[in-house]
Amino acid sequence: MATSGDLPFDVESVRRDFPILDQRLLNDKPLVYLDTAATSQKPRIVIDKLVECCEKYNSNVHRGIHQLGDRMTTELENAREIVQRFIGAKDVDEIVFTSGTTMSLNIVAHGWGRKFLKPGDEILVNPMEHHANLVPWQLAAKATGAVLKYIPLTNDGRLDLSHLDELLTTRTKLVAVTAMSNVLGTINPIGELAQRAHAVGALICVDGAQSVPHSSTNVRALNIDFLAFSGHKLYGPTGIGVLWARKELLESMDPFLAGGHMIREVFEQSSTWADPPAKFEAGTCPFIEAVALGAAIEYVTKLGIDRIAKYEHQLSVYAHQRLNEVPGVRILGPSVEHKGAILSLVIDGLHAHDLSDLLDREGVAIRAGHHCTMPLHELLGLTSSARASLAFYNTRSEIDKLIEAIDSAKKVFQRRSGSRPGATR
Ligand code: 7TS
Repeated sequence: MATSGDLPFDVESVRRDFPILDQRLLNDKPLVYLDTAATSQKPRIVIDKLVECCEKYNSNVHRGIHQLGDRMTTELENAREIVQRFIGAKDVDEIVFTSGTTMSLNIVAHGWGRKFLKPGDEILVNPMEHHANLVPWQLAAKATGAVLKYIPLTNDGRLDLSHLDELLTTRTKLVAVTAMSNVLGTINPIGELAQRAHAVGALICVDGAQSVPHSSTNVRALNIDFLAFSGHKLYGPTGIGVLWARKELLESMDPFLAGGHMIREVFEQSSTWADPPAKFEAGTCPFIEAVALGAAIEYVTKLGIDRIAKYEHQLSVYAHQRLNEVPGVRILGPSVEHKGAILSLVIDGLHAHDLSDLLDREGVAIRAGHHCTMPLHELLGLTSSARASLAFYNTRSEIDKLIEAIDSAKKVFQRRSGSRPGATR
């Protein structure tokens, strides 16, 4: 086990930045939060920023009529610049604030997909996508006559690129792909896929919901076309997310939501659109949340996203080692070097929901279910899995508690079910 000297930063001091982590749950069990892939916890600096906005300068943005409005607008536009720097975007106007990854992907599927896809065009997806990067494309395909094609997965849960030449043709107009699977943890080769997509004239839309909070992302170095991610998984608040797209794409797309702020001129029968990003930010945008997301990104940047990635990888290696020692546990997805710090488990004879219930009694919070990836679970022959997902505020001793809790859950369940192997509910 590494000493604190081997670790890229002082985890205990980082933990003190997250007020929620220091608490005891039922039966005085300390909280072990292993559900960051669903939503991350928020550092004090983010909570303080939300309060500061509400207490000091809350006022609607882009109205330019009084001092509070000016301050809030400055804060919002500053947050946009923070996002721009964080993902290496060329232009601040390429940063669209949305309500989250789901909204961002819907904006692309509607605004670009429904406008540009034609009957017979192909959208290349794969079975590990979250429903948010699948269902909007199903709807766009239905509306336009385009078809969805699937890149198969290897047995260990990676994209099988051996058939890519047959799948990726001049009929392909878009590759929709996650940079990191929320179930398998698989990290996909986005740069290579972007290059292959562009070689046949297709665009690439990247779901960064899981990758952006845990590793550095540079949209220009990756040479991608669209990127979507959520604030609440990036240590920021709920209700805020980002769509990044190259400026010329944002200019050519149709707006998705219509109303105030996104227009240039409105006539009785028609309207013209504001320039991006306003064109995609109809109505009052979640400006307080956007400003707090800026604070979250500054926090992450100060810690260092590469140090975060390194620490999380070390922790993930340790968690894989420990879990692989537990009899009857199968970890889904590829080996640890090909994945982020997500461990989805199947345990012989123990249903994922029962496992998460029993772990919860020990204060260990994990998630059970299909995690919005029904096609993936179908492919794996499962209806659900149990998922522990890690962040830089987790520790090795929390992994040890997870293992202890799994051991005792297995015992409880064996007693209850009379040790019937394979017994599921
Ligand atoms: N894409 C991926 C890869 C995700 O993991 C999620 C959320 C989304 C898109 C949607 O993000 P939202 O913020 O718009 O909801 N994933 C999960 C999860 O794995 N457990 O809860 C939410």
